[in-house]
Amino acid sequence: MLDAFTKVVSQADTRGAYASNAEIDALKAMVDAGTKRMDVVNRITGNASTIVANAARSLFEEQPQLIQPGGNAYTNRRMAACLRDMEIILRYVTYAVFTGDASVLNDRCLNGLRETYQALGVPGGSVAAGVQKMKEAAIALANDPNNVTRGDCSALMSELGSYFDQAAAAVG
Ligand code: PEB
Repeated sequence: MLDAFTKVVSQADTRGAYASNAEIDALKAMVDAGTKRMDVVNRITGNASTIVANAARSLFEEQPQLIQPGGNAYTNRRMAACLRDMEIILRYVTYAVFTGDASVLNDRCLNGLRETYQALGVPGGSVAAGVQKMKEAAIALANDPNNVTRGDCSALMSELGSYFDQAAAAVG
């Protein structure tokens, strides 16, 4: 598991060189925007169950076969597993935003997830659709300019979005 800093160090060490000016500038920009990043993590973390529940509700509205007899979220056991999976993915996305690096998400959550779903008979495309819904909700929440000093969060929002996209692509 890497964060943005250890990743730069690890890459520089592989080259046998000092961190480059470009790498240092990128890390400086990240530190300068640190408050925004923590705000995003806090907002998502504090609203995680709402994000998951709304995304799941909307997914089941669009794909009602999932909750009908024989569906992959039919019976409370499967429904619970589904909500839990979405919450796990969202949690790893918050870790990735926190550290500014996707390796924790990739190594500990997404690695082998497609194969797990294939083995279980869970439709990966439906999981991906649920992840996309969480992405929309998380960005709307994180990018809400109310009650904060307004600033440019576009880079951070595209970074946040990219973690959801990676999760969706890993299973879809
Ligand atoms: C991944 N999910 C399930 C299982 C595992 C994961 C390992 C099998 C074991 C169990 O049931 O607990 N676990 C999960 C994860 C990590 C992990 C992401 C990362 C670290 O450790 N059903 C649907 C939807 C979808 C869904 C499409 C969006 O209809 C999910 C939610 N996951 C789902 C279901 C099961 C499951 C298990 C229904 C249970 C499958 C079954 O037993 O039939």
